[in-house]
Amino acid sequence: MATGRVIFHVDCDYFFAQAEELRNPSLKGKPVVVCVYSGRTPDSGAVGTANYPARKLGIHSGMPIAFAKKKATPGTVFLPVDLPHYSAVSGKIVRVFQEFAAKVEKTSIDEAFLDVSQETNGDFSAARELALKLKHGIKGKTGITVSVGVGPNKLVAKIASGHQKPDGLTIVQPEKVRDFLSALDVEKIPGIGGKTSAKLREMNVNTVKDLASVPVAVLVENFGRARGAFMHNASLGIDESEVTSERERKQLSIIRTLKQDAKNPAEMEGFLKEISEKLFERVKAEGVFFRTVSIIAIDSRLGHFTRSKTLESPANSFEAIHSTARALFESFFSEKKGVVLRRGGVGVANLGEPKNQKSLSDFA
Ligand code: TTP
Ligand code: MG
Repeated sequence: MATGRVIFHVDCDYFFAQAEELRNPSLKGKPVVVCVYSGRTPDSGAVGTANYPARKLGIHSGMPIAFAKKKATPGTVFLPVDLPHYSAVSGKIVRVFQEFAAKVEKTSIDEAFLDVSQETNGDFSAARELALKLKHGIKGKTGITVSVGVGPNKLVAKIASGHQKPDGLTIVQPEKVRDFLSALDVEKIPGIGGKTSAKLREMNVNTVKDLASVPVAVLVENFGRARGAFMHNASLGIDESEVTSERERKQLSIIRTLKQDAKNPAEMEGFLKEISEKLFERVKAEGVFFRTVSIIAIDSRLGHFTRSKTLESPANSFEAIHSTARALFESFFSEKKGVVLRRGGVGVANLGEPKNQKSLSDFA
């Protein structure tokens, strides 16, 4: 039986301020405010983040520094932002993630998704054990506390990590997703911001449950096809997007305008050979192997289309780029009858360096 996915979302607690406490333990217990000074006047700029004692005083991310100073007690410590220090701490945390999951997608300086479907065998009790070990490992190796959300997809995991903070762990099993989401405010859905939620409130939609009861056609009518479909799926806790590591995301591509618009593969043969050669030069220069070849097609009405194919094994030849791209363009033309191509591109992704790896299976 195919088992479902298990995804972790990890978000470091009051990150910049916690990283400051880490190198200066005497700060612990005092209100700490990390400031992003703009330099115009001594106090102009915004609060980057505040630790929990400072949050108790009403100081929060994004607040003008002058305003935060009005709320501060005499013992409140204001520090300038020190990104190199936070990046170094962040790098250490990512190395711990990599001990726990083969697939790690860092989404910001203090957040990442981990796909632990294989490591847990799709089992949510194993996921609880693993999440506790991960929290323990991060605390032990870096000194930082994090909040973890566990769910069957990225959307649910991300909402769950914010559910209990700091040092939280929220697990949402697949059969609990609808219950977990239903009472939440629509703004808890990542991607639904102030503007969208204001419009939803006008439609009498406040909670995720309300959103789930709106017919998808109504959402599409009000927010457009892609956003309407996204909102509908999100309200049901559906999200198929993959956790992709940086190596998988990294790609090389070349895109150019054709000298003359092309209506069939034959009319772009010379062009395709040329851009494939250019891309091959870059592949050679980078010394990488690739697993995926993709094409980009932009038609005369400026519609963008991409198609890609994953190869059975890593390749690094001109032939692999050219023949795969040609096949992709051929099927694109037969699928989109009458299309007139103005610009075209070829890309490779899923990159790796087999010479530095133990086995090619490391690509999987
Ligand atoms: P967040 O994860 O949003 O916040 P946080 O880690 O400080 O607090 P929480 O415990 O609620 O997760 O952002 C991560 C870091 O990004 C934060 O420590 C500082 C920085 N940041 C800013 O500089 N400005 C901002 O407005 C926000 C929201 C964050
Ligand atoms: Mg955080």
